[in-house]
Amino acid sequence: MTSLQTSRSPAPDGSIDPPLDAIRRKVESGIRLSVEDGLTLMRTPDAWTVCSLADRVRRRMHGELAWYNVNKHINYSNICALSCSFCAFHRKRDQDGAYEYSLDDIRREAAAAIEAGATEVHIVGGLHPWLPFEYYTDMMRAIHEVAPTLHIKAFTAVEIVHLARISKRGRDGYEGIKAVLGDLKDAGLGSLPGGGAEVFDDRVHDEAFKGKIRGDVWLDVHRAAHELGLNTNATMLYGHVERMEERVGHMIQLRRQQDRALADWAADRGIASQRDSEENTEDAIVLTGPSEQYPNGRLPQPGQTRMGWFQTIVPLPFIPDNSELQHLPGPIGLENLRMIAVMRLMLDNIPHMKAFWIMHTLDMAQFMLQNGANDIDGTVVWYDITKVEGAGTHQETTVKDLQRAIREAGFVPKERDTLYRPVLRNGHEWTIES
Ligand code: V47
Repeated sequence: MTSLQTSRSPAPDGSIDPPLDAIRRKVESGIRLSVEDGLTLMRTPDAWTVCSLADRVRRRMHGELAWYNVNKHINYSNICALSCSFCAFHRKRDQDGAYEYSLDDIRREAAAAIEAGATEVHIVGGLHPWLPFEYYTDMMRAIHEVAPTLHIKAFTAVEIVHLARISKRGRDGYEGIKAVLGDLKDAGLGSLPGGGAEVFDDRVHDEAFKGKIRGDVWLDVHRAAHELGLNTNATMLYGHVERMEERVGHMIQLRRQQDRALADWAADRGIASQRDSEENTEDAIVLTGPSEQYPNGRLPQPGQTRMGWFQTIVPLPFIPDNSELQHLPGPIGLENLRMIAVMRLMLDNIPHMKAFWIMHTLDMAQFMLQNGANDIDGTVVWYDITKVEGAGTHQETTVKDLQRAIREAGFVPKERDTLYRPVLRNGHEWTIES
C-alpha cells in the first residue's frame, strides 16, 4: 500500500492543487472522470478539494437528505472452507468458537428482528462445507414464515458460487449461478449485499485472498442477479496489499458493469449518455451532473422500471486485528475520508454511497456524510465479521443515535427500506411511503 500525504487545506489563498482544476471543471459539467483523474484524486495532497468536490456531487444527487435503516445482521455460521488472510471471522468445524445456526435459530433471529422494528435482515456466513443447498432456501422460507414483511438481503457472490457447487450446478457456469439465484429468489431472497468483492485484481487476489472467487466471477454473479431483477450492493475492501492503480481499476470495472445494467433505464428516461473513454467506447451513464441534465429524475427507482442494478457502494476499510495480515497498519481517518470522496466522484452511476459506521465508527461516519456518503447503514443489532478496536462483539446503536449523528453532520435523517423507499413508522409498525 502506498502511504498518502495530505495537507491541511484549503491553501490560505484559496487556490487548489493545479491538476485538480481540470477535474473540477469536469465534475461541474457532469463529465465522466478517467483512470488518470482517479489516480490524481488518490494522490494529490489537496484532499480538501477532493472532499469538497464529492460533497458538491452528493448534494446534487441527494440534497440535504441522509438515509439510515433499521436492520439486523445474521451471520448464520462462521465455519468456512476458506482461510482468507485478511479475515478474522472464519473457523474450522472443530475449532474453538465455531458455530452454525439451525433453522430454529434463524426463526428466533427473524422474530428478534421484527421485535427490534427491523425492515431488513442482512445475512452472510462462511462457505460451510456440509450444509446442503436446501438449508439456504429453507432459511429464506423460515424467515418469511415468522416475518413476511422483512426484506432479505443475503449471501455474498462468494457464497452464491459455493451454493452453485453444492447444488451440483457449479459446472454450468453462468447459467448455474443464475439458476441458484432464481431458486433463492423464489424462496424469498430480495437482494444481494456487496461483500466478497475485495479488490478486482489478480495480483491482489493471489496475495491476500487466494481461493476466493476472482473479480470477473464476482461481477458475473451480480450481473446474473441484475438480470433476474434483483438489486445488489458493491464493496471495495481497501488498505491492505493493493496499490492505488488497483483501487481505481476496481472502481472502473464496477462502473462499466453498471453502465450496462442501467442502459435501458437511461434510454427510457432520456438521460444523455457519454462516450466512456478512448479505451472503452461504451456509453457512460453519469448520474452526478448538474440537475438540468436529468429532466425526468436523476436516480433509478423501484417500480419505475425493471429492477436490477448496483444501488449502493460500500467502501470497507481493512481492519487488521486478529487477521493474518495484522502486521499491516490498515487505513485511518483522512485516508478513509478521501476514499469515500474518490469513490463518490468516480462511481458516477451508482446512486448511493454508504458509510458503514460499524467499521468506521459513528463519529467518522458523520464526517463521511459531509464528504460523499448519503447513507449511514442501520441499527445493526449484531456484527461479527470485524470488530473495531475496543468494541465488543455486540455492536448496536439506536435510531435516536443515528438520527442525532446525521443531524449533527448537517443533514436531514430519513429512514429507508432496503430499496431506498421512505419508511413511515408508527412504533414497530411501518409502511412504505408511496
Ligand atoms: O465480504 C472481511 C469484508 C465483508 C475484513 O452490502 C473485512 O450493505 C475489513 O460486505 N476488515 C462483509 N473488512 C461486509 C460487507 C457489508 C457490510 C455492510 C453493508 C454491506 C451492504 C456489506 O467484510 C467481507 C469482506 O469484504 N471483511 N474481513 C477485515 N479484516
